Amino acid sequence: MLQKVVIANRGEIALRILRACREMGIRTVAVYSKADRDLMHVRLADEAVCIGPAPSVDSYLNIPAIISAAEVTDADAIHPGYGFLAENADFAERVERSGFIFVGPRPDTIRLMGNKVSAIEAMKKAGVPTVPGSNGPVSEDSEHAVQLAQQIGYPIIIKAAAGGGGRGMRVVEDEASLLKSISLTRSEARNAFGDDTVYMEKFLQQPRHVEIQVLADGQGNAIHLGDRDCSLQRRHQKVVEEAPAPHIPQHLKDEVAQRCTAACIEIGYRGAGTFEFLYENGGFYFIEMNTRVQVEHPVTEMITGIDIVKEQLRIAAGLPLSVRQEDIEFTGHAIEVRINAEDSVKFTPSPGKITYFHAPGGNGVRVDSHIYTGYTVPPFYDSLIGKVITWGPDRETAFARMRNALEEIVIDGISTNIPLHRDKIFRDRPFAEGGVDIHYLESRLGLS
Ligand code: MV4
Repeated sequence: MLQKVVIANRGEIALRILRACREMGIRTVAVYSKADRDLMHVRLADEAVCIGPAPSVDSYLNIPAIISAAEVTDADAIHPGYGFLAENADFAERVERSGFIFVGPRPDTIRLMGNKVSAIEAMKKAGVPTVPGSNGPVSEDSEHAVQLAQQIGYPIIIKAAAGGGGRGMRVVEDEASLLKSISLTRSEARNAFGDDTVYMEKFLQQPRHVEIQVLADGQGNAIHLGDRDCSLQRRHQKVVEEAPAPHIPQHLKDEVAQRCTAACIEIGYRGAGTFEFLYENGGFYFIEMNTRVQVEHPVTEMITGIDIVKEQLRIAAGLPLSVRQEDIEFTGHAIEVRINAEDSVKFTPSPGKITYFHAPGGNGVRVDSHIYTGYTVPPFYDSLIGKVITWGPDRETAFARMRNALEEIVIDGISTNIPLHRDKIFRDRPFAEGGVDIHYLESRLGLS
C-alpha cells in the first residue's frame, strides 16, 4: 500500500481524501496556500506544506511547488482531487517523471479524454453510443460544413475539441448562421484553449444529464457503480445530484453501463472515471469522460457501499479492484445538494466568517464539508463549502431526509444557497417526481 500521499487540493475534497487515507493507514501531506492555513484538513494532516500565495495559479496550480512538497516530505503519491490539476495530463506526466505515483489515469488517457474529439472517437470505437455528428473535426472547407450540418439536421451544436463542461460551445438553429457560428466558436476556442479545433453534433433539445461511474485497475479489470442523474444545474454548475437516475428502464442503464466497462477494458483505463451522457427519448449519447473523482461521488458510494477514494488509492498502489461486478449490490436511493457560499438571489460569491455552523444528522445523512464555526471562507476559490447527502431505502425517503437535513442545518455569518434548496428546489413538484431535464432549473424555476 501507499505510505504517504500528498493531497493536492483544498476544501471538502481534501478532507474527503484525508479521511480515506487515514482509514487505510496512509500518512498525509496537506499542501495549502497562504489563504488556507485554517483549513480543517491542514490541521488533521500528518504534515503540511505551504505552497504559495492565495491565487490558485501561484499555489494549487503551481506544479513545481506541489512536486517539491512531495519531494521534501518523501511522499510516494499525489492525489489531485477534482478541479485544479486533476485533469492536467502534463501535471500527471511530471508527477510520474519525478518518481511519484499520480492517483488517477495514465497521462495519455487524460490527454485522450481532454480532447473531446479523440475521446468521442475512442468511445465510439469501443462501442459506447455517441451523439450523431461530425465524427471528428469540422474541416475549414465551408461547403463541407454546410453539407455536414444538413446531414445531421438542425439544430446542431458546435463544440471546441479542447473545451468541455460547457465551455466553448454554440447552438446553431439554421444554415443562415452556420458559418458565422463556426468561425466565432473557432476564434473563442483559439483564445481560450490555444486550439481552434471544433466538432459538430446534433443538438438534443431536452436531454437529461446521466453519468456512469466506473472503476478500472489498469490490469484488465473494470466495473461500473451504476448511474447518477445530474440534470439539476445552473450555468453548467451542478446543484443537486442523485443516484440512481430515476425513471429510466433498468435494461437501458445496464446496457450502457456494460458498454462503459467494456470500453474501459478496451482502452486500458486505470482509476475512477465518469462517462457523461445525455439521455433523451430512451437513448444514451456519450458526450465526455471525466478522469477524476467527482464532486457527486458520494451518492454512488451511498447506494453501493464502495468507497471510491479508497479504491482510487488501492488502484494507484497497483492493487486489483477490491470487488467484482457481481459483488456490487445497489441499495436504495441517494441525493446530494451542493452548499455554496453565495448570495441566494444574485448567486455572487459570499465569502466571510462563519459565525456558527450546525450540521444536520440522523439516519442516512452524510455531510462532506470542511467548514466549522469560526472558519473564514476565503474569496479566492470555488464557492462550494460542503455537500449534504441523504440516503433512503427509496427515493421518497431520501427526499424526506434531505428536507429534514435542510431544515436542521445552520450556517450563520455568510450567505449560502441553503434557502434555495430548502424553500424552492425541495418544494418543487416536478423535481420531486423525478426526471426533469437539464434546462429545468433555469427555465421552469427561473434561476438563470
Ligand atoms: C450538448 C447539449 C445538447 N446536445 N450536446 C453542456 C456541457 C457539456 N458537457 C455538454 N453540454 C451540452 N452538450 C448536444 N449534442 C446540451 C448541453 C448542455 C448541458 C449538458 C449537460 C448538463 C447541462 C447542460 C446545460 C446546457 C447545455
